[in-house]
Amino acid sequence: MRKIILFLVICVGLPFLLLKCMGTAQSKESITVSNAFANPTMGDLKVGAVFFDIQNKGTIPDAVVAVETPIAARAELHEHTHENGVMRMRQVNAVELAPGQLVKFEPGDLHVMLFDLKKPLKLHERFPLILKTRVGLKMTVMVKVEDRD
Ligand SMILES: [Cu+2]
Repeated sequence: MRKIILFLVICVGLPFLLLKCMGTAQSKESITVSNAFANPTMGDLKVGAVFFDIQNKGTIPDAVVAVETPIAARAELHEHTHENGVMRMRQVNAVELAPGQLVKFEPGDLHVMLFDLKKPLKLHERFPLILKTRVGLKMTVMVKVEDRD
């Protein structure tokens, strides 16, 4: 009986554990961010916007739920909306990322808004942006300041 239990633990338990570990590892590395950029700030303007492509390459649904950067007092997830022909921005609490989904943060659409910049965004400089997701991922992305309107 003992041997059978041991056999069961090794043959049933181990693969299950391995699968579980692999599953976790996959979900942790499943979000990729590319093409991150911000436009340079003009004059004394203390706000900026960051854009990037983000893709959920894993198998579980996730969402971007928070953003922060050491170069600004506050960072928010924003989207543009059109109301009666007027373009507005509003803060969103989360940007959903279904498995396989690619979401583009781009001018006129989703963006990360930076408030109270501690220094101006200068052309060709880079700064870190930290993204937090619902499942608990925390990713640091380097944002390049580029002129790309
Ligand atoms: Cu905004």
